[in-house]
Amino acid sequence: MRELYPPIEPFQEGYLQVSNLHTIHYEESGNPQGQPIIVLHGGPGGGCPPFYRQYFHPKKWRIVMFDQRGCGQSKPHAELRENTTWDLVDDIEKLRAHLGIEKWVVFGGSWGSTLSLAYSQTHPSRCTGLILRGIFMLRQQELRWFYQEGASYIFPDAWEEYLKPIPPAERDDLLTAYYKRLTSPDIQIRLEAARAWSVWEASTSRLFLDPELMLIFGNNEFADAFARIECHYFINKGFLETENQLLLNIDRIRHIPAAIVQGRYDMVCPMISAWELHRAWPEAEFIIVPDAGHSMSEPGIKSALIEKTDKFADQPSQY
Ligand code: STX
Repeated sequence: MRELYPPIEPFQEGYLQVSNLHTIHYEESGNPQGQPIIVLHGGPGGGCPPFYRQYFHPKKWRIVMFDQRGCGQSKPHAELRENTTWDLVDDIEKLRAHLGIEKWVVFGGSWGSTLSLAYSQTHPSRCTGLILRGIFMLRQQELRWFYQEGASYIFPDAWEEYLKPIPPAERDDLLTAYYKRLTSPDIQIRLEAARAWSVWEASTSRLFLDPELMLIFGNNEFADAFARIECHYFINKGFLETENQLLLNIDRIRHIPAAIVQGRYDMVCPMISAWELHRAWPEAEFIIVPDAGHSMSEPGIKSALIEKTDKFADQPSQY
């Protein structure tokens, strides 16, 4: 089993203004002369914690990470205006140009896999490889499974807590009921909903509950951005043109070397989506981790991801 590389500090960090409203925080770590890789975090609204650097050989990679609009150290915090999938795709291009990088490998899990697909299908010539995990394509069945009915059957105890902020009369449509509260002018209503929404995801992300993860996800500041931004994207169907857009446009990226890593017991992004992506894109290497849930910190997922980043580091970056 592969373990994380030792912790490292960024060699550069800064802010990039990407619109009148939004400024994103980015950082670079590893080797300034290494092969560039861009890390796309989950949620949306999750931000990039420092340990994400440790998935990459620090002598081989030039590791670029940034916090997507409204989360992490980006400003303004938890802002929903001017915050869509296509704004984020444009931000990735702005950051790439700002750093003087011609092409890079794209690394993303969960919502990060959604954004990786949207970005690479829009700018395929900028991508030398794709490493995707916990596949999420933001289709109605996926949202329904996690936020309305499905995962609730496996985690009825955690589900009770998720239901608490919503009165029984509104439980037929939990996404809408949550959106109303997460955008409420009453800060107490907003934060109560945000914590419950966020803790639901923390409770279901791993095979074994991690109390530390529950604390991070239950923190007001983290939860406010995470829950508001996720719900905003989901209410808006990911700002995609059609339900299956990311599957239907696979031809645009089929030629790019890729690996898909999926936990068999992923309750947040169940394996059916990874399987459908694999069927649509058989050229991409497909790795099922038999004893893992959703989180990139699950031992088998972590190991598979590091194996893949090592493998991609040893491939020539030009195609
Ligand atoms: N959202 C899944 C997702 O992208 C439905 C995700 N889940 N947890 C995360 O992201 C973080 C660990 C990045 C917060």
